[in-house]
Amino acid sequence: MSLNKEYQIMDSYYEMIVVLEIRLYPEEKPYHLFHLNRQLFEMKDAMKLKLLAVFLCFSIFQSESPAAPPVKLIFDTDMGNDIDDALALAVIHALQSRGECELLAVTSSKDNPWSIMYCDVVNSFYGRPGIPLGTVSKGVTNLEGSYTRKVVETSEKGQPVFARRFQNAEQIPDAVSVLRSTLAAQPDHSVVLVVVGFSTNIARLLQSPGDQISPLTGLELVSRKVKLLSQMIGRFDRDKPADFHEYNVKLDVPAAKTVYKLWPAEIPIVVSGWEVGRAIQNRASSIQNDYDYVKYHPVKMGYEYWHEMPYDRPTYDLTSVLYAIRPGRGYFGLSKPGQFKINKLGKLEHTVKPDGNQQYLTLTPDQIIRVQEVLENLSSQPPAK
Ligand SMILES: [Ca+2]
Repeated sequence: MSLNKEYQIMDSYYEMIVVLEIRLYPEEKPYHLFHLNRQLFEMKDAMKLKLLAVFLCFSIFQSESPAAPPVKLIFDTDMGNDIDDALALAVIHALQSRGECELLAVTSSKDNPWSIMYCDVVNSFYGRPGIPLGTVSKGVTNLEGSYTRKVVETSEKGQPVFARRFQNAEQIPDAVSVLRSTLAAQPDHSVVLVVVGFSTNIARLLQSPGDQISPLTGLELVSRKVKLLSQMIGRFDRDKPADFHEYNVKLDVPAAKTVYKLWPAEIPIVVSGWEVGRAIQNRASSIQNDYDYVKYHPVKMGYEYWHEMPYDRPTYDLTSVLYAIRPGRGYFGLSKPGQFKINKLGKLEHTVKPDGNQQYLTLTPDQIIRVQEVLENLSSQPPAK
């Protein structure tokens, strides 16, 4: 090869390396360029190509921002009272398949056995039957509801179509013991509690004494292990009528009162109020078109059993899940910092305080469009293979 040709090759390598070098070592550019130039000149072509390949790979990895660790979360739900809980659990599984979260446990605050059995079916459908489950005893809303049992018991030719881990809810432990053992096993300040039903289980957790699971009280466990409470509860828009009582507060006011009274001041709370989920509808068209990758889908079937199709449904619980896992994506705004409490009328009230760390979500028209698309895509995402 002539010296001229060698220089031509060198030039093209050099240009690429310059680009890579500036991206990789912006502070050390002159030093690296000098040494690379000399070394490349002295190498054979094959060696140059190898070196270039290494740099390209390195550059690709370097150009990606380091992946954030998965958000560790516990999902506490009143599954069965509404269908948004089912879609919310599907969103969690989709985000876990994408490496963005780790579902540590699912607990139910609905005092009906089919509530937690349906959660078992959904977890199993998404390939995660081992996720710990816990259920409430002596809680509220013991009615069966319109979809949980029907989905769990769906069969074809006498055989159940959905796998599940437990045969009946009596085999499933109490929610508070599952919450305690799950928190006790996690690193400090690492867990996000997502609560999308009544406050029953969380109130009991906060009031629980030390036991064989952990010498720490429930309050101490929450203070030490939890980093955020993301909760669907209350209503904060200016248009709310005076006689409006939000369901998750109304059904267990004493529990909600306990949570906001005992909750450790240093652990933030972000609430998605009724008006947020109400503004973002999960459309019937998504249910009708996006779930047909499988013959029997527990979320789609639940949706169809819950009400007569076609209907759109607010995304209440899904918004608390989305904020918990992707808080930094600008899907929502936040109110001023403050403090929540249950007032004398039994309603959740937010008082602005500059040093508070309790906030509620807000929405702009652009965010509504964006979050609707995101949630429909996530809730209908097929299980990971
Ligand atoms: Ca719910």
